[in-house]
Amino acid sequence: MNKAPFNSKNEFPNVILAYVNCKPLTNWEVEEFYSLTNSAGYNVAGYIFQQRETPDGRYYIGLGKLNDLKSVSLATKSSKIIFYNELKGHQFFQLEKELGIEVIDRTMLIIEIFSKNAVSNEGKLQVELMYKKKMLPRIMGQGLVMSNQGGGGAGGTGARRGIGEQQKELDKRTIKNEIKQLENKLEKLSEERAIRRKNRERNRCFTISLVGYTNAGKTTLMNALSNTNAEAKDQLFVTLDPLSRRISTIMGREILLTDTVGFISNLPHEFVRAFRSTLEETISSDLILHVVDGSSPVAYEQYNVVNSVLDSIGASQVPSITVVNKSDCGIFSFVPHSDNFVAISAKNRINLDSLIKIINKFLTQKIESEKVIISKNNFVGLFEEDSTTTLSK
Ligand SMILES: Nc1nc2c(ncn2[C@@H]2O[C@H](COP(=O)(O)OP(=O)(O)OP(=O)(O)O)[C@@H](O)[C@H]2O)c(=O)[nH]1
Ligand SMILES: [Mg+2]
Repeated sequence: MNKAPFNSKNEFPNVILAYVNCKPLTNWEVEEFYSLTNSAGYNVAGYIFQQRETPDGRYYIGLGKLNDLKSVSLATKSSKIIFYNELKGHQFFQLEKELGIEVIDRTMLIIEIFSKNAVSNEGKLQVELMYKKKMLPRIMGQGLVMSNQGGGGAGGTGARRGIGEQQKELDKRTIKNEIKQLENKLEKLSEERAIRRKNRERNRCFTISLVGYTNAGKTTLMNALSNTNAEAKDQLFVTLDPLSRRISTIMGREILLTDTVGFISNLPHEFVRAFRSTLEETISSDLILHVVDGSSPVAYEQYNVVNSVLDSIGASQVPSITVVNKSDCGIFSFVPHSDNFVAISAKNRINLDSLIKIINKFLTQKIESEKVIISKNNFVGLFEEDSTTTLSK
């Protein structure tokens, strides 16, 4: 992953990154955090890590580091603090009150990137759902802080608090209703997607899903295999909406290739829930092409992240080919665990014919095995027909 192209000049608003844990993030996790921040359109002006066994209940970060955060953000004129940790609703509120600037966490950062990149109706609804689900605890947390702070004051304060709480209660209910409506709309779209899938199955189309760590080159490969021109950029989460293209036919059957949203480490739960129907495409496909950026120094880490996400969504049983991309960048030190892999360059169209051969071989074998099953079934059918005839005689 390359963070230089969108971070070289200070033309973006400054932000400070923060992380609290008993052990620091690995170098590549820090690098990923920087890249996400850059992709959202910010410049990283500082990174503060605090080693702590347990987070502070009120601010998540300890008081000493909180003061550091305050002075660094003031000195760098930063507009936001971004925590890698998932914060609770009241912690956002307390931190913002103390620091005087906006505080978000990594999940909200990802939602920001998604909201810039969502194109289709479904993509926009998915992002909105993630956003609303994230906002709800913030509003509830704010209410919690206000009611704790109010404690037994004189009539005036109590009355003001009462109005504030009523407003929060109203906001909470409105957001809950909006979440329900969004979920219903997405459910409808998911049903439509399932019908399309059934139709493809009926027409006996083969479906191949492109999966991989974000920025691995999935869209570039999709374009190369289908001779199209979907947007591919050196940024994270450029593709959010699954895009299917017919790439060719084999023994009279169509082959559809679907490009999907990229993965990253520690995917927020909201992501998996909001993108459930998109991810279902992957689970139901005949073959997965797992695209890895072989030129990345952290290719193994990215490969493992994707495998564990596939596992968590129930797609680890789908047959897959590992496509080690960007072979034009030099000799790879990365070799996948599976035997089923091929090194290519999607951008420079190097070795695509080997990849196509492997895909064709896999699909031909699949057709052959289906034929065996069909003829076995026919045999059983004949036998049963025969036995009933005998019995009725
Ligand atoms: N050098 C080199 N760069 C490549 C190759 N394939 C893709 N790229 C570049 O890698 C970057 C990411 O490519 P995309 O195709 O957008 O990657 P993606 O996996 O679809 O990314 P997301 O949609 O953001 O998850 C772009 O700048 C591409 O030009 C390749 O074979 N060689
Ligand atoms: Mg893409």
